Amino acid sequence: MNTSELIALEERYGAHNYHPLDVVISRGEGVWVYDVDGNKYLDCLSAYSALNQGHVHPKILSALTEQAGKATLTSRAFRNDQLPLFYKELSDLTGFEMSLPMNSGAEAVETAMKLARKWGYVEKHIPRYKAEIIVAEGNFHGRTISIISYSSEPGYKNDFGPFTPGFIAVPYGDSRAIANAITPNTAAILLEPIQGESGVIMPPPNYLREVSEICKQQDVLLILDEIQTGLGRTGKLFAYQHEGIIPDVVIIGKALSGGFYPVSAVLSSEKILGLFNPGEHGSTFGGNPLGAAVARAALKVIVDENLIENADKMGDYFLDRLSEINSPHIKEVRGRGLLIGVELRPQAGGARRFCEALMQRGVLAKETHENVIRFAPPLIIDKETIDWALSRITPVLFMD
Ligand code: IF1
Repeated sequence: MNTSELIALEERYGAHNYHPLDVVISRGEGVWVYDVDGNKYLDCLSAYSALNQGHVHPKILSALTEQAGKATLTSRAFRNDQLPLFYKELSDLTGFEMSLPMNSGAEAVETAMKLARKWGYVEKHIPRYKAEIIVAEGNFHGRTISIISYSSEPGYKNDFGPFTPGFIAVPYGDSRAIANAITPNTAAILLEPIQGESGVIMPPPNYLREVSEICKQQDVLLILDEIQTGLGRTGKLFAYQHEGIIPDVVIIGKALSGGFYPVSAVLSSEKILGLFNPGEHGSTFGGNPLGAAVARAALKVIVDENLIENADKMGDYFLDRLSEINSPHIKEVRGRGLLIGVELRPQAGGARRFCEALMQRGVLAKETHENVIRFAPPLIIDKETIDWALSRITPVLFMD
């Protein structure tokens, strides 16, 4: 079937909870994808950073196929031979003593919220059901009812109440606002180191350091959602490392499986993650041997292929070149590593039409909110490919 036939089927039979660009991808390899009509594109979205290792990475593919022929799912009623190795390798890589595996990012965020509440009751002696979690305005942590309960985006939230109580939102990037919002019932602060969905919003320098300091002084957990920023995307393993801090809890997902399979995890200390008792939390698929084998391979690729260092170098290069584009449409170019946002002026007529024009020229990028184009290619990208991308991006940014 061709592009228009497949789009017609999708529109007829699928729920309309998305507004995708009209490119129908049938194959991916490294930084490139191909559509059903045979056109080739550079993927500058990487499935929102789930494809840090590139499409169909051969090492992860063989881990998947090999494990799929052995054992895919045991449930956690029994043990499997992949999960312990995944735990150990994840701990060695990240420095966190323990982890808890889930599937989607939202599930891992939910897990961290449950953990923070339990910690609040057991360790901080917050009165029962009074625990509060402070979040930032403009956050994106997923789509569950509890998570959208503290979204500030009407479209994600408004028709879906009643909402889960116990969350307090403060402006992002303002550590004073956090200090002022803390009460004796505050269990945790939950933040993204860079707000991706909000338009690659960078907090002011030292923000995370100040928040980390406040959390320590006030006996509040700092939970960082590194689902999008983690695993090399910003040029460090975790974006918080740019500020030299260590949070209490870190949430990862997306690139943890190199885009093959949903795998997420909550990382923390034994003191905190050890608070979960048998039966208090779980998931049929979380920690399954197939996911664990895929994640082990995905982590190994990040290390073996120096993807973190490459993201740092290529990110600087890409950001510098984009910053040099002197288009009247551009308001600001910002980002860290290979998570880059080009914010257009309101008069530019919205980022969507630029993304459509980029698609016509072989570059896939997605607008976020009205006016930001996000560029986040796989971390395996090289300078030559960035130069090629810039040769397509530059004229589009000068379009009428
Ligand atoms: C969609 C956005 C990005 C995330 C952070 C948790 C999750 C996400 C920081 C939840 C997910 C997604 C979901 C995806 C699009 C994408 C997205 F535009 F919607 F906001 F990346 F910027 N924390 N982000 O970014 O993880 O449950 O989806 O595995 O279509 O909703 P998930």
